[in-house]
Amino acid sequence: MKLAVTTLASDITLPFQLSLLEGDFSTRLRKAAALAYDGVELVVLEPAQLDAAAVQWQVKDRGLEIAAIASGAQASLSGLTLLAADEHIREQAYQRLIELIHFAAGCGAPLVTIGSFRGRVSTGSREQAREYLVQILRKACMIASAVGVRLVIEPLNRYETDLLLNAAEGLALIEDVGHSHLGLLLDTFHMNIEEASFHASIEQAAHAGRLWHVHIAESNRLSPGEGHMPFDEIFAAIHRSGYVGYCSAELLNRPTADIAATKTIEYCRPYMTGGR
Ligand code: LER
Ligand code: MN
Repeated sequence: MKLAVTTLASDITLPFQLSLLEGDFSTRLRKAAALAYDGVELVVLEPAQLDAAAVQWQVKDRGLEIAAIASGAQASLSGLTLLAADEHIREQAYQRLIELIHFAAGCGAPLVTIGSFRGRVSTGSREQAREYLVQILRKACMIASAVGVRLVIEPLNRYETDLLLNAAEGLALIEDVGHSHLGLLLDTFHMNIEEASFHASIEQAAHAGRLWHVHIAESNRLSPGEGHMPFDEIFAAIHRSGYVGYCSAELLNRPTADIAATKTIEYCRPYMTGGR
């Protein structure tokens, strides 16, 4: 199991509270490496503004990996969601997803996340929205597999979406899409609200062979140790499941983005090797 920190790519200058580390992009990478994170999860808004090869080089030069390309800022900063009521916005969002996939391929990132980027059921029935999502994810997976990138769908809590709230619903959607390149991203913050059991959901996703990425945050979305999340149970279940991927710190940049990143790695590092 490896630890990543979520941080903004250099195309984002607007404030975004789910990203850690302060300074310009190169400073943020230097800090991630100095804190001994294994990788970074890069929040990207407009891939066209970035040079994928240069990003790959900058990250590698610091001895880091790119754990994933995150679409988490699309909904709030670009206003793009895959399920938007407006057909043009929906189409633009789909095109943005394809750009993110190509960007991930260009910088050697294995995954593109889809959490808040899917949006909400905005028009028609829930079943219609879900079927539309199945269709576009199938198309996107075909493109992703052609360039060696995988997609991860992230269940979100009920206050942030009305489609795919928990691991079981995420796995059912993955089954309906029926493509080898779609897996699950479990975020402890959302799990704490929606799942009946942390360990049962982790085991279910891993048993299905679809636990491909994890976001970690406390119950209050602060850094681990600042809330009441049962991290002993969570990390024990992740270890037992055989998961060797990334746990990515995706949490509020409080009290500061640097302090949150520092506290997270201090608290979580022992768990990465099975200890604490
Ligand atoms: C938002 O709450 C979240 O967890 C992000 O990963 C969504 O894209
Ligand atoms: Mn998340």
